[in-house]
Amino acid sequence: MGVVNVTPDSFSDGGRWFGADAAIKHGLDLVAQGADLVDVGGESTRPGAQRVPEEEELRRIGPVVTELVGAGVPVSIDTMRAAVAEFALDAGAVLVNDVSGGLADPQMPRLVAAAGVSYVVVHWRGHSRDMYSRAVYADVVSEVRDELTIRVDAVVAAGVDPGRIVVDPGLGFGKRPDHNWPLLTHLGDLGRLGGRTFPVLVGASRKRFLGLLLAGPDGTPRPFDSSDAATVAISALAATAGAWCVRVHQVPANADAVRVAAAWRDASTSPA
Ligand code: PMM
Repeated sequence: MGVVNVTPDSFSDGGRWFGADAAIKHGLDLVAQGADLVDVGGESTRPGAQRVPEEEELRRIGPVVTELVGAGVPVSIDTMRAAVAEFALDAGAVLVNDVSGGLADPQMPRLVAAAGVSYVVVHWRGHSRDMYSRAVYADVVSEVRDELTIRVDAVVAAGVDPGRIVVDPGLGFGKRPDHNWPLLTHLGDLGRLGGRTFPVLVGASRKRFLGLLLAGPDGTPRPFDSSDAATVAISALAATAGAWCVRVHQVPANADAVRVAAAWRDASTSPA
């Protein structure tokens, strides 16, 4: 999944694809580079971000979703708002990526259920403006798992087909850097919820915990766009561990990593 953030302020690529024309071209480039899905978002969720009004989110994503769908691109809409998801689904988007897991807008699960599309349910504890205040865990893996189970049950109760649900640990969302590593090393457990197994999506690309891991000798974190090689390493490891999808800003090397992981998994399950 390649990312197109039509925002002026995303931490990872803010402003680069803010104009509709640049965003559309970028989405087409991501597909040409090997992305199977293009995730279009119009609201930054970086720590501390304030919400943008719904009309502004619609204004940002509208032409980008419409043009990419028109060009045959499988589009995922990254939004917490049912009205924005509805616009994108009417335009032909195939997946709703809701970083709030249906918590921010109670209309969202019903909309997804009625549309019959895939739904990424992300672990989330509240909006970005103060998300670190909720980043308190005794056992991050079991708490994220329990809270994801509650969300999955809730969206299924609202009519979403369990066969259309993808779960996501929500790296960085209400998590401090050290919380992300145990989640990454327990992806299999995170996909097994309440006796069912769900595909898992991983969104580690360019996140701050990678910049901190790669900090220089003076402790200065790596800038976001200099952690792409670390993102590729996560993609290879996550895909080898069975992740269904990795959400990334730079597609080519990550697409290669996913193909290496697929060959690795195949070889490990076939007789020598
Ligand atoms: N992270 C961001 C945005 N959308 N969606 C999913 N499913 N998982 C994520 O981890 C995720 C997401 C924030 O990153 P960005 O601002 O670079 O897009």
